Amino acid sequence: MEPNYFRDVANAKYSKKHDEHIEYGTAGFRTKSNILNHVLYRMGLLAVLRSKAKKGAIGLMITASHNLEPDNGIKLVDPAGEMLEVSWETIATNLANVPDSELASMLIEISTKENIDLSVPATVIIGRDTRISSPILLNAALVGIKTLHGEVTDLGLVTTPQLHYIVVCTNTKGSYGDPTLQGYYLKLTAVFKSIRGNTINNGNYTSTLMLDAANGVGAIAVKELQRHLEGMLDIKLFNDGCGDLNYMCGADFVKVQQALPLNVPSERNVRCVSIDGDADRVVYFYIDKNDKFCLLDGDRIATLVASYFKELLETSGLVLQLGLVQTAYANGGSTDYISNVLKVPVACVQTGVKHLHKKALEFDIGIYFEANGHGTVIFKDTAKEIIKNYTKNKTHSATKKEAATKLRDVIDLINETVGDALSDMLLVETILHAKGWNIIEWQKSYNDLPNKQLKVRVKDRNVITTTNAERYCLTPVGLQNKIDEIVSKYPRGRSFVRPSGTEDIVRVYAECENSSDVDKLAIEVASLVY
Ligand code: NG1
Ligand code: ZN
Repeated sequence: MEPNYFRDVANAKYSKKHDEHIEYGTAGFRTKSNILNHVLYRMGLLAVLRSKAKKGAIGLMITASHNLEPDNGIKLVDPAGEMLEVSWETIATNLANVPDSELASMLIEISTKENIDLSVPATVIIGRDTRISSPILLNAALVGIKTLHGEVTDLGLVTTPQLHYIVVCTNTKGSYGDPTLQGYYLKLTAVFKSIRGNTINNGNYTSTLMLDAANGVGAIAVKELQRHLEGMLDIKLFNDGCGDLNYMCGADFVKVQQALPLNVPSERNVRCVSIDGDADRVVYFYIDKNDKFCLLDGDRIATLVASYFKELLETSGLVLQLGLVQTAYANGGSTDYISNVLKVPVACVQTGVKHLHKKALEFDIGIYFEANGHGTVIFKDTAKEIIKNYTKNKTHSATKKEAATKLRDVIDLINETVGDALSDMLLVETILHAKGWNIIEWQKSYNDLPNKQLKVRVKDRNVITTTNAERYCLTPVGLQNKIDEIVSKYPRGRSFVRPSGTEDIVRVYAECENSSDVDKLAIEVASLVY
């Protein structure tokens, strides 16, 4: 190792100025933006080491997703476009919290333990969301990267999925797509247009929708989509960046509050979409003829996609294993529908897309969505090859080949690296168009159980530990028995509590048969953790 390589890492401007312990959680570091400066600097340093360790470009995204404006955060993206490897999350946490005096020695220790060849060149691809604090934090990260002589590609304002896309394209030398924003838009919109052909409307499907962009970076991307899809998809944009980020709008607000976001007009039976502040989550909703708010969340999207793929597999005669992955937050109504009506295998894993992604890799075609609208579909390379060859095989009937061709084309519409609100939306639009469905028909496929999510502030959220994909509380001892007792009073009742990985709160989830009971059930369970 070059003895002087870490010589300049001490930097007074980015020294650690507080003692708050910060953790690399479900979605990287996320907290108040004013305590993140040294963390960003240090993650700049770490991204260089990670790039050398993996011998590929690393992504660094500055965002706090659906959190309000005062927060910010950072996550690192591995070369294949996935979230940072779990063992490095601990390394990141340790590096973020070490005293300044031990920073250099910890970097040396990481390099030695991970066997990093420091002479390997490093590249870090950076993106950021629209928060006021993001440019300052960007500078901190840039100084970190440059201190260790890493190369930087600064993408400026991008959505989280766009960053993932560009990282994977860069590392696969363009075979996944062109590693530019232009390449991203062209890839998604070209295939969307070709699948849709000349029929803009089909059956009860019409091409008009209203989109709430949470006043986030997604609004910039949506404007690009509007340009590329003019005449094909009529997107009416709201919360386009002029208002407060994620404030009473965006996918998280709509999902948790089950209410219309600010500024979106209450028009009956119109298909509406909400994305979150960094555009990796999407949910649909509409106001019905009785002025009732109706939500179509990640579970709905997953079931729609699963039913479409199942249909294409059956029509084509392709034999591939389709599977769906959910978390404990998935509505019981959706799980019943998937198992009993669609008859597609369904797995439940712990919260956080990295867990869903890993499980989905076990299927030829793995569909995974969190109820909050974060998810995607992934295909095994062998499955892609089988589908491609099938479309070329002259012995299959035209109908079979047509279904296989649709499957082949739809793969290009999907951002397999990570949940992508815009790619997911184009996929939903494609399926609704193919089925000739309006949003009411989509919603009729099954009934959600009434459900409620609550946030509870406690002194130390980590006293709650869970097992069995977070559906069962291990500690505090006795809590689970009390939850069971309460739940047993409610028909089709289910409830669980877990500490959030992104906010300093405990989350309570409850569902049951009667909508008049659900608030009571949630409050009763929440009162156990106060
Ligand atoms: P936490 O705060 O750990 O519940 C939330 C979401 C996750 C995931 C992460 C990352 C819920 C209940 N939880 O995690 O699904 O999206 O944020 O953004 O929606
Ligand atoms: Zn997000």
